[in-house]
Amino acid sequence: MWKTMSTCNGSDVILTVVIPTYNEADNIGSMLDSVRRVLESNGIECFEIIVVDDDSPDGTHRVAEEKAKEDPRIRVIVRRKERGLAKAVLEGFRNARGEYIAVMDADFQHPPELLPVLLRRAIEDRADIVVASRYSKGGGVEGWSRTRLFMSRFSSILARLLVPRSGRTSDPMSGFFLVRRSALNLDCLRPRGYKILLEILARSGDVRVIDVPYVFRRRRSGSSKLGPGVMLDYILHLMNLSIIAKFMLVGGSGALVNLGVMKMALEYGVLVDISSILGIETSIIWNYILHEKFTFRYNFMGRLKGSLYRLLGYHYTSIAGSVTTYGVMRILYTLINLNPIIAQAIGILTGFMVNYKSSRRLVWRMEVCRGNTRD
Ligand SMILES: Nc1nc2c(ncn2[C@@H]2O[C@H](COP(=O)(O)OP(=O)(O)OP(=O)(O)O)[C@@H](O)[C@H]2O)c(=O)[nH]1
Ligand SMILES: [Mg+2]
Repeated sequence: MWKTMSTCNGSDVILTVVIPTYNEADNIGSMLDSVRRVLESNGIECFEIIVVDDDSPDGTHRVAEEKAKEDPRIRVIVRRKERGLAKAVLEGFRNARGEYIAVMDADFQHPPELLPVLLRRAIEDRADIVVASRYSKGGGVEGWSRTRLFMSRFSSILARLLVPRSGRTSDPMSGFFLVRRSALNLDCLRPRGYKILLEILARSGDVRVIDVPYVFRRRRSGSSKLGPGVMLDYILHLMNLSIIAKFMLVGGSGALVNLGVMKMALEYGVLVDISSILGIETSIIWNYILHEKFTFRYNFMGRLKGSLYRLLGYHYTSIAGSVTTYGVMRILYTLINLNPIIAQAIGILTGFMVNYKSSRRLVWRMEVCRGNTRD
């Protein structure tokens, strides 16, 4: 089934294994040996291993470079200017030649024996992404504290809520996975922090994802790089990927603009109805600008060509929400004589959901990034 090393050239490489490292000098040598042994004993000879090291002070790359002298299938990339796990993996992707690319840690928490299984499943099930999952049946974690278990679970739930596409696997935070190279569009990936798989899942369209269970072992040697900053990075990454969260942020700011303009108009003695409509119109323009520049900046293309058309389209899709806002305000103001600003605020809340559904569907099309996103 697999090609042997003697018949293997660049275009025949079936698998690239990307191993990001930072201070893993005690692990990387035996890790490289294990990966080679496991792949070869499964008849996979035509592979490459790319170690991406961020110039670790403990000399990890020198250990890896020694191994690379023994085996031309091993390559070492040293990044001297930047640090960061996800970006290191992306650098590995850029240099990979394999038909499939696997990503795994250097510290033996990801069992190398699973690599052939991931590859076989990808081929047999025609999957674009195979995730080694701690959370599918048969998977698990070894020796985690309650806090770490909780944090991991909590992070997955948050991902599922904010980035629904992450729900295509039971373990979107996994650092151990395999992806078909042609399913990746590297120009579309803008990872930050730790979670490269989440980034791939969020920015790819119709990809076939399957899970293979595994047990996340204890780190063999060296120390963890997980720090408090990782969680903050994660939340910021999620916010950046989450259309829902961005929509709520823009909607929230638009609501404040709406109420602010209405209040000002009322203070200038403008009639309640006109003030309400002025508030609504200003917030439509405000929201439109923010959605263009922020919410739908990446991955999304204008369904309507040209920003003027999208502005008109956005007005069109805002009709139901605006009528709801104005109607609710009018009823509350007339019937129970509620303060018009409070009445308008309740109207905005009611109108929000209507707007979310329609403008997403009609004005901005959720489109798979094709590498032509605006930066
Ligand atoms: N190139 C690069 N690799 C990194 C960086 N941070 C972590 N890594 C590597 O990424 C892998 C995962 O990092 P770990 O610190 O083991 O994270 P973890 O497995 O979630 O945490 P532990 O269970 O504590 O080990 C390891 O191979 C690290 O050496 C980084 O900034 N740059
Ligand atoms: Mg680790």
